[in-house]
Amino acid sequence: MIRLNCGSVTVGGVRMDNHLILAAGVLGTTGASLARILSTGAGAVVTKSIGPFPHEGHPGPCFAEINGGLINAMGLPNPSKDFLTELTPVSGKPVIASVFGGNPAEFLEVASWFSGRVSGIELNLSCPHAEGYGAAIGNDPGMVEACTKAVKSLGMPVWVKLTPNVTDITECGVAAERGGADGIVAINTVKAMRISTDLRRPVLGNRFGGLSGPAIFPIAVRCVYELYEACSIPVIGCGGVSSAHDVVEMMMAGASAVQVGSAVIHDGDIFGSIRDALYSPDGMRPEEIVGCAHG
Ligand code: RRO
Repeated sequence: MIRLNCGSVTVGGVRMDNHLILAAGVLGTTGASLARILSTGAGAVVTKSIGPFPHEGHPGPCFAEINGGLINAMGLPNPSKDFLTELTPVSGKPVIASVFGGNPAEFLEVASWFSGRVSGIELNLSCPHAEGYGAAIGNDPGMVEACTKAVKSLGMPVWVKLTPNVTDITECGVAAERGGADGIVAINTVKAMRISTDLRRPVLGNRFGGLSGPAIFPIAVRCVYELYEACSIPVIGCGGVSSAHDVVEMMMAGASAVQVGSAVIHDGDIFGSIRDALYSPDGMRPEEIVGCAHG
């Protein structure tokens, strides 16, 4: 397998210890868990998405393990501004705050709480099951551009996490770039559903949820590939990554860095395992493989 030369890297304005990033929503709710993931080998971490008001989330069940992945409808649970105290244990570390709002003004307000306290902001314009938030507004390129522009006014690196639940993801990628984004994260979960045949009811309390895990890896690779061709800013790959091989494939599609989410649930040391398999002092320069699958 291809191995890469290790070293710190700057992607989309964010300096990281390596190319491997904890994805939003997984173990990103406390400072202690963010610090633990950094200590196991992640180059950077993204927090759970924080919004303008405290929110308990959707009624349970919120989460189910299925063939090939996980399906969740957590429902954007978050303590809002009170989350800031969680940043103390990871002060000065490569932490990206995931934020959401229902319009540009809300995005700006929430992002401003993090100004000067994190390395960058990731805009959640892609949660597939949130009325008035996430993909409900992030499927509109005009809204993607306006929210990005609002947060970019703070002068921090801004990444925009996109939904795959659209006909053409590049329209939203190009809109984020027009709004001044420093990077695009692709993808959030894929809108999905399971039904309990015993109960004759949907498995999730919210009925619909987001599919993550290995089942969505090929969708994520396709989205990264399309965005790499359509946009000039770096693409950060996300979706079903669980091995060093997946990281290399994502990079060949065009990812400058790669997020890992669901795989952490089964293996708390996944970042260390991927890092050890991926990097070698005599490995290739990462720039040699990023986007190399394009003709
Ligand atoms: O909290 C959630 O239910 C959630 C979010 Br914010 C998201 O961005 N993606 C997802 O699958 N779930």
